[in-house]
Amino acid sequence: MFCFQCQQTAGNKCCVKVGVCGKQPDTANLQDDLIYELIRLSEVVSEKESNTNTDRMVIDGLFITLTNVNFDNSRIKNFTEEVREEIKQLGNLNEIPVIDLWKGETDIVSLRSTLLFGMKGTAAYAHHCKNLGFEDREVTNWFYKGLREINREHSIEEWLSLIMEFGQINLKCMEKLDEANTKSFGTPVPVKVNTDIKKGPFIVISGHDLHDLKMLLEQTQDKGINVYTHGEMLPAHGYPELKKYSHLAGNFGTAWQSQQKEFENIPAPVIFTTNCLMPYRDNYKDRIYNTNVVGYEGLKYIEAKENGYKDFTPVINHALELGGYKQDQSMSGINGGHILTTGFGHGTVLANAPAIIDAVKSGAIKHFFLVGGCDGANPGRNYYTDFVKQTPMDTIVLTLACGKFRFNDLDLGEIGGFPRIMDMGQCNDAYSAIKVALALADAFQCSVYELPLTLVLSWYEQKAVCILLTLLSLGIKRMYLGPTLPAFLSETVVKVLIDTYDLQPITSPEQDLDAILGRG
Ligand code: SF4
Ligand code: SF3
Repeated sequence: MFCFQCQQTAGNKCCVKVGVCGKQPDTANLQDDLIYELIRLSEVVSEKESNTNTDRMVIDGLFITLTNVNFDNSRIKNFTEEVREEIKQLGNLNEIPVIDLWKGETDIVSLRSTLLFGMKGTAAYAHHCKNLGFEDREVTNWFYKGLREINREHSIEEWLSLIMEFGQINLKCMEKLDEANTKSFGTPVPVKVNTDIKKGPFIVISGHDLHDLKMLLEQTQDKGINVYTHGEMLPAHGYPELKKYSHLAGNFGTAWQSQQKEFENIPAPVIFTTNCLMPYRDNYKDRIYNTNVVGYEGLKYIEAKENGYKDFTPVINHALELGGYKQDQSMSGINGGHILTTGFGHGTVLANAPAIIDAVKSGAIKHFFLVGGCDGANPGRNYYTDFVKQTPMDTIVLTLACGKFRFNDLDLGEIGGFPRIMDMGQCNDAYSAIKVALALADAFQCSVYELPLTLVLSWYEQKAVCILLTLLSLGIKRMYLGPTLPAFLSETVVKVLIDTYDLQPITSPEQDLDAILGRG
């Protein structure tokens, strides 16, 4: 196996014996086989010939290989077989040569990998759009194009320009997902979310798929079952069409890397709609259900019908059987038992733009930080907690994605009625942050990087990669990135990012804050 696509890769170089994520060598090789077949498929599919089935294959196929999504060899094999059949159907049975992804000149492997990994992240967002019946055709077509380009020789300059073009495609995809989510569930509003568990049966739902949550809420209504979000599902509470269900009772637990501990003793089933799934522990194995492209041999799976409908009856019956807690349960051992807030998407923030602009002009708000991205097990990630704790009282912290669980229970107070920490949503809601930044730049008649705004990013998997590429393609400079730089970026590529975009690897919160705020 050869895998270096995520932040926890072995020795910050590459997983070769077994994945730090638990991915076994045979699974890694099957995932590579799938990518090779998707490249072949893209070679035989001209834009005219693509159809809903091939679209599903490139989008879901890429998503299957994203970190912490699918460990199930037989499902990956079956999916690959379907792709092979489709290639045959399209009439081209000749062997289509495919490049060896991981071999070649270091900088070229690095750039090729950067594009491929970014595309995996975008595929996840396109998948959610599709589940809600939305699509941006330009984005879908680009998956074929990107996979074909991965199979070609390019100079460093050509790769960089392809990667920047892709960054704009991912922006379009996040924009479409924002449209899909808000048209389906309304514009998010700020909400307070309970983190204690009420007595009685309950279900925990994790991952990013709001459509799954909606179906679950409908099917659990009036059944005496409460539903709790987990991880990246927390921002669902802000959407009017989801929060209207009174049995959407709160949020359970923290970010993904704590699941093996947090799921151990809960008397309830858990549904994974997307990453990040970890190899299970036996003490909760029978309580985990997967759906969409998520898979793990031995775990239960909820299939979608032709029309996308899912029947969650097995999970519902399981919740009723387990019965939940006998008494209301304080979860203070897990997440401090705090009230969390979310729902500060671009709709809410921009509705308050005049007040925010005045606060900046009067000096009440001196700086904005966007501290966002993935969480993970790396001890260096304490940086983000310490950074947020040390931000001065006259600054605002915007956040998104699962990295926020490191600090979203902190009470940092308010400035002029605005909480100092505002959760903009899931990782794909980076689109909201971009929209707000562009609007502020417009109001102050400057470019985004001249704003009193600094992006402090944490990355783990490939969705963070596509978002980073979008931010770079927008010309956003001087972003801070950690906890480590991606192992797949070669020295030359890192140098380009530092020279062209002034990208800053994180150091210590004190040192970085001094540099950002011009102190010391
Ligand atoms: Fe290693 Fe990450 Fe690949 Fe898992 S996904 S095998 S941890 S690089
Ligand atoms: Fe988290 Fe896995 Fe990246 Fe959508 S759930 S952000 S790590």
